[in-house]
Amino acid sequence: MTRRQLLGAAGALAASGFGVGALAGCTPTQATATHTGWAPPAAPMKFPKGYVWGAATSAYQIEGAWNADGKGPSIWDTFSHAGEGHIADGSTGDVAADHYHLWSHDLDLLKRLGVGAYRFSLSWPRIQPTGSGAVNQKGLDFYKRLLDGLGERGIRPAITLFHWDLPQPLQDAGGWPSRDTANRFADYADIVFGAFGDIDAEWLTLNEPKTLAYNGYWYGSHAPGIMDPNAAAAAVHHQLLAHGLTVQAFTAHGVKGRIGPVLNLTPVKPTDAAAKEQTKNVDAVQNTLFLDPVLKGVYPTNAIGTANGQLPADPDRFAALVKDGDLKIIASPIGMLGVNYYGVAGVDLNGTMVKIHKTSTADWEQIWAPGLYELLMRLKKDYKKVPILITENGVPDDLMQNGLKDTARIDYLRSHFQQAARAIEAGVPLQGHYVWALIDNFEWAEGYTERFGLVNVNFDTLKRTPKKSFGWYADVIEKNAVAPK
Ligand code: IFM
Repeated sequence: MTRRQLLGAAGALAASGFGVGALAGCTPTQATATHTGWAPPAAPMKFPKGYVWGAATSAYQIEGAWNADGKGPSIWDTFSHAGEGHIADGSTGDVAADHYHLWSHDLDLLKRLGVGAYRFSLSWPRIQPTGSGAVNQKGLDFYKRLLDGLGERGIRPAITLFHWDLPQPLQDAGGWPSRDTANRFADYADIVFGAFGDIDAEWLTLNEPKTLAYNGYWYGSHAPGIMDPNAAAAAVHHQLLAHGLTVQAFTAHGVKGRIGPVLNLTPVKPTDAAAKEQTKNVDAVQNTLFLDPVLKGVYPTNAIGTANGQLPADPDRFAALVKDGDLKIIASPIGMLGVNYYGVAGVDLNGTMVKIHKTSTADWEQIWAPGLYELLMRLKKDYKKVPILITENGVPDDLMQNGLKDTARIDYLRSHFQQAARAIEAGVPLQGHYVWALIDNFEWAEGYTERFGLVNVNFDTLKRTPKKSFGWYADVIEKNAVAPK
């Protein structure tokens, strides 16, 4: 039996850090799936002047050129090449959308779309092939071309320093469960800031530390494929430490722009009146384990342990990892918070995440646009005021639709933009919204079977064809407003 078969449904939860069992129960709970007491107004909802509309991608998912021009191997190269059923369609990111060679076409697409900003990630092993020591100038040159190309087109970069493609030699030395990886990351960030720190950009430190820690080190459905809750807990702390050290390096370098993390957050609701404690635990595992240290300088006390809904690692071992001063570093002041929003989940008496809403083709993604409003309002209520960017929000093609006539994606985006506008009206400091994704790409353990792009990519010919949602989104951007259906 392959690891993928063993993981079963959990493998499909790969993208959002949902736990094994998140699909338990297949009928949406009626009580939670209906009314919210709010309906979008009949007139188009306008966004504030200067609201940033964007589209997002990540290096491993689109670049290809996995071993070109001195790039070193990442854990995703190793994981996808290993076979063993890691990837649904047996594919790899070796070529992906070949953005490494077709980048200028993709920037032209962005220009046509009319976005103000483009979020992409730098491949650490392209810039520093072994994750420490020597820099690969050709890697830096590629990103210089990309940044210049964005500048020429008047598009502001939103640069993610790390989107899961850890250099393999660092994994061989222990990976994120090892504290040294955080220091290596800060060195890598130094290199990047030295090279590109004079460019006015949004800087994002690490993308979804939750997904990498849980899917990569707890469930084993993502690279590096480890199944050890203690390793996952350590990967959480060391990624957050890497984030904090990078924010400090950013300030020390006097880098232009502003910096923050990208956290994928998931509102959770009890499916049973008696599941309150379980829901609080799941909320800690999914949300506050990341929000609290970054924004308050503390870890929640109920995230780790053996109670239902907790991350089943040893709390004492976790506490021993947190050295004096770590939380102060992690809570270094940020300029903005990146939030990836894909949906919500219910929690049952076992502390298992269960289905309470209809999912997209990605069965971890329970579509519930009002959850975005709830999440943003909660951030406003529970945390200090910090500008917020929705750094990812999107949906894969509905398999019942022709991929190019993606009206389901339009419905999804419309409803989420409306909830974003509603939150802004309610005083949330939301400043931008990036659609995931600009183009179809390698969807991690799902390979090319899930297509999140506004632009279709034919992975045989690499031809790009905008979907219907591309034109719809261009119109929203032009009007800076979202019209009712
Ligand atoms: O494709 C991923 C992305 O890399 C991280 N956030 C979720 C997306 C959809 O699964």
